[in-house]
Amino acid sequence: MSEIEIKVPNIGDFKDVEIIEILVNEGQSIEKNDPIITLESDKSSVEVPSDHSGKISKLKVKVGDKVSEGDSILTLEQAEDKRTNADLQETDAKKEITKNNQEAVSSNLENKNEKVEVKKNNISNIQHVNDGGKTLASPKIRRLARELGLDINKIQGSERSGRVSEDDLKRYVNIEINKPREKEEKVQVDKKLPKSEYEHSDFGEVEIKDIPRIKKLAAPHLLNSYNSIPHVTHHDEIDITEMEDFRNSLTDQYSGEKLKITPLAFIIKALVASLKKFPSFNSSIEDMSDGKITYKKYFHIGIAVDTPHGLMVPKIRDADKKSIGFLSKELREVGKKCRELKIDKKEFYGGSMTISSLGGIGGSFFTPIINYPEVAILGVSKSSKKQVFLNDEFKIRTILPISLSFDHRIIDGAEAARFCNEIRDNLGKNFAYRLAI
Ligand code: CAO
Repeated sequence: MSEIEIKVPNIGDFKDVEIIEILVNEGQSIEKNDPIITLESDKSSVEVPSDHSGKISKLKVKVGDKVSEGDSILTLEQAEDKRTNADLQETDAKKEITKNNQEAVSSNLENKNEKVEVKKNNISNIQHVNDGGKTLASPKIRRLARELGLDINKIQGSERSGRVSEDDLKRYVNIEINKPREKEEKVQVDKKLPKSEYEHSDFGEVEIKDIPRIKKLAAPHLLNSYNSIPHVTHHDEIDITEMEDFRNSLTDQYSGEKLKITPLAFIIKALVASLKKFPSFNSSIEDMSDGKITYKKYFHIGIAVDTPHGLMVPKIRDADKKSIGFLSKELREVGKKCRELKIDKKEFYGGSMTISSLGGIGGSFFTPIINYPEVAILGVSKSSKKQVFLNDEFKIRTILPISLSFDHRIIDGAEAARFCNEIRDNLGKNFAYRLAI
């Protein structure tokens, strides 16, 4: 077993170029020419390929690092060389491709207004996407948009870096066909908006900063969800007095110390139990026009995590198979990984339903935006003690406010109210029995 270092290749005159994406993980096996990081200069980005294959033993960079030619990116473990003559000939051919790929890295970073991907093993596959500094899309999608008479810059891309896909085009056309009047009205409203005569700086000192990258990535998804899904939000209050008494009584069986378990772990369990009874909340529709709905048999719960870089929504996988103690621990770990930007981007996909909890911060109710392509999101606010009229007398109870936003195309208001009743029962007096602790 030998170790080899993968370094930043020739990137022309560029120095201190920012790493905007890490595309691999420690322990992962990669092939020669697999993209490993994405670099971004002023107006272009490029994926840097590995010039060797092997297993990644150490990643030496993180998102946000600035690198120059020769800086170390990672180390690879390589098995001993038992190659035949034929293998060596193939390696020579691959060397040529790698050389071409690495040259492409340098020339493409210089290529202003272009976003470039270096594709595995084939330099001719490099996709140039001249976006004029605006929208990213492949030449095929641009051609399709032109043929349909669409302005690609008006379409929200749902792929990485806001890249427009064929599905985005279809979705856009679908919305435009179904809402012609709304569009006309909007154009008229836009026309009526007075042009800004003043700059903010006309009124005092201001500071202009870059919008953080995670916010830029999330923006098209939020806008697409907000504009294309008819949201309704159902609010409710849940009496969690018994659940809170139980939670606060939990101690470590060996040390006797109080256990720190977040209420969110109980809420995840209650949501999973409710999803089992109401499968339409664990579904997705990609495209209303194809008339299909996907019901998921798994229970991967998305958790909105507040980080200094912006909001991230990783998934707690197979939450139905995990205990409350385990979920609480996993929440802490996942939150930490997001804040340190050490989470794999795959973890942001493939969810059942999302929970957005502001319970640790404050507020009563809010209207969360559905995490497309999911069909519902549960907003959780801060529980508090309230006086409640119960069994003919006033009592002090712990009340948890929840806000369920749902896609009204798939879920009716009555079903949403029943779903909230189910969550309430699952967190209510018999919560332990219901959540089968
Ligand atoms: N009511 C009252 N208290 C609550 C609560 C609730 N619903 N939920 C959590 N708490 C308490 C916890 O018990 C903890 O108390 P202690 O410090 O006394 O132990 C405290 O609030 C802090 O909890 P936390 O928020 O750090 O941890 P969590 O597991 O409850 O939440 C996470 C984890 C990742 C959801 C949270 O850290 C977070 O990022 N929340 C913000 C999500 C967000 O921004 N949503 C908005 C999306 S729309 O823009």
